[in-house]
Amino acid sequence: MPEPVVIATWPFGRTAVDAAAALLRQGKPALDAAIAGAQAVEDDPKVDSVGYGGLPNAIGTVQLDACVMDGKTLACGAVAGLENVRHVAALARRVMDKTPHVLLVGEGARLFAVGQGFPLECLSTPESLTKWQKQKPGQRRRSAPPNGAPPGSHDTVTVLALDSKGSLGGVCSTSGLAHKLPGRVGDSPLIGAGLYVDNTAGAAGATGVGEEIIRVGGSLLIVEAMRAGKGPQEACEQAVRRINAAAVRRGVHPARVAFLALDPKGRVGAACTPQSNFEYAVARAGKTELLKAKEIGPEGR
Ligand code: SD4
Repeated sequence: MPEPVVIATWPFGRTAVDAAAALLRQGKPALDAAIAGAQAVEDDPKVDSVGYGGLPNAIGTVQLDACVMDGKTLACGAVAGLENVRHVAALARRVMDKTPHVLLVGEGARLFAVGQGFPLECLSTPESLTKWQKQKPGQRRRSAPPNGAPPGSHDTVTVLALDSKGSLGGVCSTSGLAHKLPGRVGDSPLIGAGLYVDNTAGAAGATGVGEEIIRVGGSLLIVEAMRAGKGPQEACEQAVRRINAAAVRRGVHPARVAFLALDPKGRVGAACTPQSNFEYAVARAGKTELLKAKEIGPEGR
């Protein structure tokens, strides 16, 4: 059996992998560990792009998206456009476990949360509202990049884990793009876009501008490349090249996305578009490190 490994997006991914690795060491399943890791970030008010303290949408409301997937059974669950519930990864797990569905949205997802005993709360903090106010269109000091995302306005926690039985699990949780239109849903709660996990091929997850990731079915693309024999690093790079090509075709270059992958042998990969400055955390064998992902530019540039 491979040794347990867990990887997560961005420097705050350290919080996630440390929480998840502690459970993996106790022999817990990959999905349980990945959800606990994401939840540690959801609970951190200093992280302004996930869970409590997440950046509000255009009308000042925090709407969260999340999904989970179990690589052994392909069971999955998701919630999108959800207000007033902090632990969206755990709620996505309930959708997976307790309903015949995969995705619940908006008010229906909130009603489901109440029925499942999740508390309703205000997810804004004084800090998140002040930051949102400062970043309001027209009040931004730096201009928005061509893909429409204000600088620093997006970051998702995506956690991929391999447990001691050799099974994979993954989670995505985010408040999505700051100042998004109410009801806008990104890649993070969409199975195949923000996340895909299959023990017979590997796991992949995303962060960045969701519209670009949805367009190419980013995470499924990577898992299928691993199924076809590519390593996780090569599979991530190939997906970024696809994103770059799509962005060039649409004239919105540069795209801003990053991908992570983990295969059933415990090998990891990561790649991102230029200037994404994407770092990710890896925990294995009692050690956690923060690594910088390889940047892949559009061909010929
Ligand atoms: C979204 N992919 O809602 C998310 C945001 C994000 O790093 O990941 N940002 O589009």
